[in-house]
Amino acid sequence: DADRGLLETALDTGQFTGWFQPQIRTEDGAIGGFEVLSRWQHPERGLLLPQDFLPAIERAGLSERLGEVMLFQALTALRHWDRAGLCVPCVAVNFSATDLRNPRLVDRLKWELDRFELTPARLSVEILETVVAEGASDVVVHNIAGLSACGFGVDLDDFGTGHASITTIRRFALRRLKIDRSFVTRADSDAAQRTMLAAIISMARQLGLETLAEGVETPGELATLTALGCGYLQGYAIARPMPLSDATAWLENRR
Ligand code: G
Ligand code: G
Ligand code: NA
Ligand code: MN
Repeated sequence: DADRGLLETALDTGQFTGWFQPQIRTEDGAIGGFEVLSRWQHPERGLLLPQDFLPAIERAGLSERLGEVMLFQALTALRHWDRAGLCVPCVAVNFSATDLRNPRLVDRLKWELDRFELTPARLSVEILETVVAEGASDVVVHNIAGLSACGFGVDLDDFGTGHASITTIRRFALRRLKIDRSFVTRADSDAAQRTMLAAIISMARQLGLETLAEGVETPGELATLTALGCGYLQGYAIARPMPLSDATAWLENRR
């Protein structure tokens, strides 16, 4: 249909780009990596956010295509930073439920990283908590185990909102929980928020999982998450998502 044709053209002509938001290691402030977030530079409507186009992409059956575009941009950025001597351990790409159901996912990612002469440790795969929630199919379990075994990092996005049980979480070979920003907001001024954060961080530690807090917006929230022992931080308090050129300038300013 018309929608699909328009989206395909937009994908083919480079209207979709990845924006980069840093993830910082709490203990020393070092760069842990960058999350790649898709943006659509629409010729008439301007810059569009995932909420404006992801549903249409899914409906048109183009999520795999968008995934390919974002992966390509992520790996291109890593290669660019490597050549510039800017130390970025990894990039994190968002994968949809559809991606995780593809039995060829692990082989495809291995092949892509190989093509860029990058080791699998340079790519983190972000998956939504809802994808691993009860009833996830065997192929999803198999893919995540395969990704971990190959050395990719697998991070659970929006943790705390998707109703995955601890039993489910333990079934998957995950590296990191990304604590949803609804738990992070006002963590400095709201004791109930702090209690939940402390519980999540303690549980993660006992399960052998790293933690990252997303949506850290203020210095107060940043200080609280640091005091609570959260491993990684991401949010406007550190930097907003940026186009590649701005992310590169941001890295250069820090060294
Ligand atoms: O900046 P923000 O509005 O970028 O992103 C909103 C949501 O869209 C986030 O939860 C993020 O996980 C998701 N998202 C961003 N880019 C992509 C993408 O390339 N693929 C998928 N599947 N989700 C994405
Ligand atoms: O994948 P996911 O839901 O985690 O993507 C993060 C989303 O949150 C993106 O839409 C990104 O632009 C947005 N975001 C990143 N940092 C902040 C922040 O500090 N505050 C708010 N409100 N949103 C943020
Ligand atoms: Na994400
Ligand atoms: Mn998230």
